[in-house]
Amino acid sequence: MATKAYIKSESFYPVYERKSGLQDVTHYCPGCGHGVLHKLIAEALEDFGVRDRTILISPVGCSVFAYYYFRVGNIQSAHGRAPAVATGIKRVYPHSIVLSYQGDGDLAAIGANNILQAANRGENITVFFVNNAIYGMTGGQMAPTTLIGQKTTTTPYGRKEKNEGMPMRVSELISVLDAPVYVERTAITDAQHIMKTRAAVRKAIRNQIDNKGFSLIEVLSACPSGWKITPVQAKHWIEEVMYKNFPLGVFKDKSGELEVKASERNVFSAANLETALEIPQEQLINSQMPVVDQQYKNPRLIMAGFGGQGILMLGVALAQAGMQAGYQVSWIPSYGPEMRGGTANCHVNLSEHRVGSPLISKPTVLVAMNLPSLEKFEESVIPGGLIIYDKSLINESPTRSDVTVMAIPATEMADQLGNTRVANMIILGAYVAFSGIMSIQAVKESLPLIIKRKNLIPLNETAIDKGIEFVRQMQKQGRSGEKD
Ligand SMILES: Cc1ncc(C[n+]2csc(CCOP(=O)(O)OP(=O)(O)O)c2C)c(N)n1
Ligand code: SF4
Repeated sequence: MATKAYIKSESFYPVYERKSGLQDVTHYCPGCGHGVLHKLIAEALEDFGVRDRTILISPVGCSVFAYYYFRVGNIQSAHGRAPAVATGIKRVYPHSIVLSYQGDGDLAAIGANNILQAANRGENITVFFVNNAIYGMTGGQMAPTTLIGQKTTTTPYGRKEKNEGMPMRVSELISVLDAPVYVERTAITDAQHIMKTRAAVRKAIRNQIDNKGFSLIEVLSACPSGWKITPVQAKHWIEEVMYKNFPLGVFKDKSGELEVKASERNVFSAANLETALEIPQEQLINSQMPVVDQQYKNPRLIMAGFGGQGILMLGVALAQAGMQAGYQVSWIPSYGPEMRGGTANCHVNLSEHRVGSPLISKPTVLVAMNLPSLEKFEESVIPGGLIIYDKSLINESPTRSDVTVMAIPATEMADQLGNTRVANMIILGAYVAFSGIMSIQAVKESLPLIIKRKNLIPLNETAIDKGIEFVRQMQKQGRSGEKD
């Protein structure tokens, strides 16, 4: 007897390692439509065997973190600009499958001209337009698709035609252009509608594989958080109110009339990319690099604390000094809606080779300057890694026994220097001295490049020296800061 197995699509990561916590669930709210649409897209990519050549573009909106989930090429674009980015990618890599995934705030407000122009040019891309009639990510402001009478934080008495105009019907608008091939509006309120959306998603992707041209699927999707109602009420509201204003159906479909065409060759291949983009051959800028213990080579650091501790600056200082010392470096601050009430953190790579991704999910070094940061990132550190934490502010020791732990009373030491804010520089000095990753000279030489108020440079240098001194004392006494 045939059996059916319902398993997660291979087009999703099995575990969402790019997410900083709760790595087996998405960040979407209960009842949100994004997850359902994600599943339908992932399933189609797998069934069509195009996962390896798919590039998903997620601009700003709740789905900005689509790259946490989709195991495809991912690009994040500026707000509303996904169709322009998609155009560029598709033209350079015609063989790729380019998906633009946009919310109504993104596509119909700030990006309205972008989508109209891409549709009018008939770019061979697939656009998924999630219409939840509100700005979800920013807490529920009015979108162009907000309905008359609908209350949002920016229309607290309900949208009025006289004041804010009528809701924009995107599918109708796009379908009157000559170039688009396929435009359909669907919903995902129940099994029947999900199956219809599934078919539409597949057709829109298939059109691109067959090189037929521009397809857009508008999906009416619930945002219980933005609408401030329960998921069940949200489902009813879509059925009772949204359907009337946004009728479901196919608005345009020329795909049956068009021939299936083979893809053109990609303009760039991975092999000629470096030459084409004139990227110089990989080489170390400085041949006088210090010899670093294998354990501390090519570090991937997560530095975390609360706002005001100079965490981001600590990362910048290290990256700048690393660059000065001849490393390939990256620095990226990390903040977003799922970080609310949590930590300010940044990711820093110092590498002898080109840095593939600035994002770090498995750090070799964690610098934690408050307890939530230690709790949040401790588990992600690789076995054999290093955890440095500010003992003045964190009373609990890390629980890991397979990493090296260095506890520094950095805030106390900074207070003794007369300025709490240089605790970050004490940590910087300690880390550089402990790992031997670069010369102290490189660190100090980079300070004028990042500190605008020159009179503060001597204090920062002193703090770096204090961090070094702390490590030297610790090493002399053959102890770690932890056992202090
Ligand atoms: C240039 C710019 N302007 C404004 C914002 C603020 N912003 C973030 S998300 C968003 C709207 C998101 O709404 P939508 O596209 O409908 O996506 P949803 O969150 O509902 O899925 C706005 C206006 C921004 N991040 N960048
Ligand atoms: S705010 Fe709305 S769109 Fe964003 S995740 Fe929550 S339910 Fe979904």
